[in-house]
Amino acid sequence: MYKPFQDHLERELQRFELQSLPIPEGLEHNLSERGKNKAEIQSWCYRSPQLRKIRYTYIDAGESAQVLNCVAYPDPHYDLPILGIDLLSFGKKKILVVIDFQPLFRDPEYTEKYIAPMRALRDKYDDLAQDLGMKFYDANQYFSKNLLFAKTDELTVEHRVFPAFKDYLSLYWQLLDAATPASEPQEIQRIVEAQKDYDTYSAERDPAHGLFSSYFGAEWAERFLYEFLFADAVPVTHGVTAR
Ligand code: BLA
Repeated sequence: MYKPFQDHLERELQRFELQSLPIPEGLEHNLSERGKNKAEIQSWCYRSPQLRKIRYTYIDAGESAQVLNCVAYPDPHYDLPILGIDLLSFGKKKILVVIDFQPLFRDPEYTEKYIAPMRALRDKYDDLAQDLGMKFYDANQYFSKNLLFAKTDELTVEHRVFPAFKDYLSLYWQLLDAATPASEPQEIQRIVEAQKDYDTYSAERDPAHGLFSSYFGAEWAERFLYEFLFADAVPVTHGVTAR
């Protein structure tokens, strides 16, 4: 269902000088026969001069689940928000789409610089900017006011979410191209820490943990979260001794 999105993303990424980043052993691909439908999960991970990491994952469990999840972390010379995309479909009744530039900082100057430019797109896709309320995450932590967040249907995914996805991506590349790199070591360090905090927060809250465990087992799920998806998370309650 989201394959055309992945194809578009891959075409777009050709504009960067990509280098593959290694995915830890056993996490790049997995298959499950536990559910009603077979499930396949596959991930890709790259870096470029402007992006220290861009990763995406596709879950194909036929009718049961189709997911495209993508996160791009700018090089820490850039304080740009993290590009976050989560497109989910669990059968026809539950289709959820989230696209955002996830802010690392929340001061007014930052918001004006990076979140205000999304406003025109958020308004263009007003039907996809639904006030749904979040169960897992705090909407005020790493989400912007201009995110697209919608419960929708297959036709809308094709006719509205796809163009929205293309528009948000191209705006993100524009902001990235226009960004001036930080030069002060303290400023770069502040960005490094903020990206790390994002991973720590995201790993702890990730609503997909149960999904990964049910298909691929708890141990694989834990490794996937902490060694791949949010590899820079500082695992406070995680590890061999804790839990
Ligand atoms: C919700 N994301 C979800 C849910 C799942 C995933 C299963 C819960 C759906 C539900 O039952 O309501 C799935 N999350 C994944 C998968 C991965 C993942 C498969 O990280 C990894 C492969 N989520 C993100 C990113 C954003 C994001 C980058 O990973 C940012 C745009 C958003 N996902 C997001 C939001 C929700 C969600 C806002 C709703 C959560 C809530 O209600 O609090």
